[in-house]
Amino acid sequence: MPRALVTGITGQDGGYLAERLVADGYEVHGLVHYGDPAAKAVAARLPRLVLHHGDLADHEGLVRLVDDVAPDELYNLAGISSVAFSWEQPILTAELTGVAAAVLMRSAFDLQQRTGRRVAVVQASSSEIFGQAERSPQDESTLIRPVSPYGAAKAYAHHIAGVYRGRGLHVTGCILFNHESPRRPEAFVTRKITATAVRIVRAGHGAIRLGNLEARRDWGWAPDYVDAMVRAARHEVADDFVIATGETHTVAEFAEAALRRAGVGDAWRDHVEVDPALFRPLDATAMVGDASKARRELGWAPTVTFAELVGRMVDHDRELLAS
Ligand code: GDR
Repeated sequence: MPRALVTGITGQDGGYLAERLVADGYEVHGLVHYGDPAAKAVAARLPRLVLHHGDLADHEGLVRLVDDVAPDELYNLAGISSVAFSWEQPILTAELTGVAAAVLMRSAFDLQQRTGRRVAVVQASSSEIFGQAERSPQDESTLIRPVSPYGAAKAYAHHIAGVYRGRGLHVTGCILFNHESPRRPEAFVTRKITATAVRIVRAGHGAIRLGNLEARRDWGWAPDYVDAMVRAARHEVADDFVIATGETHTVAEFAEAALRRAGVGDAWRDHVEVDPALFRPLDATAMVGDASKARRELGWAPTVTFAELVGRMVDHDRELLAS
């Protein structure tokens, strides 16, 4: 039975990935941070998972984990995932999102050297590495020029992945653009909007308080992005792949679509307020990805449109509120 190790298994992508790997017949191991309250829910949903409690800052522990599990596939999804939070904790972000990735890659490389078995590593890289992108759409050759502590940490991890690939490790950098689902926490703008929109409709009044309404993002469906990572791990050649829909919308457009779906119609404008405190010191303004390479080489394509994505998230939040 092939074995997979997933860091960040309690996150949005980690959960979808674990489900996929179990369905594929894998023995799935996950790294869980000590005291993570989400661990119980993940274990209950997938009783066959083997959860290992640890800390990304404990390098020795990470090395031991990789040695003990000896995975065929290692997916590094863990770290600080909120760009906004990375402004409050830039050093912690560098440590957990950047340095820990290097520790995992070195461990995977050493394991491969020792056993002679291929260890396929997928690094969950991010469109945030492009920052204020020099051109649109962004692809694998776009200049890496982050504008946030999160983007800088991801850029380091992305580069070290390239370094280990050069040494013969099968490590793929999946440059993931924004990808959403009902499992997104409200710290991210999409879920904040859909959850608040249905509460507004239920209450009959209220507003979604948002920061930068003009930021453009390329929003896809999270399980599609997990599928891309699995395809990348099993692809013959390791490389970098942009994973994106190629369609971009502003935060305001997302809010309009969600509020309309929730049922406020043309009055949607009355339910959006701008809060200057929610603006970031610097914010990538126009993200949109060109996933031609992933389409061509991995046979990957997004399956959910922007309208469907918004619809699924709003409908889920409406059901949640009604239950
Ligand atoms: P992002 O996602 O930073 O792109 O990172 P997020 O949903 O947090 O922000 C998207 C855009 O919306 C603007 N915005 C707000 N954002 C939040 N969170 N809350 C608000 O109230 C708000 N108002 C406006 C932001 O300024 C930004 O422009 C996500 C994460 O999943 C990363 O881990 C991942 O790597 C990238 O996507 C690709």
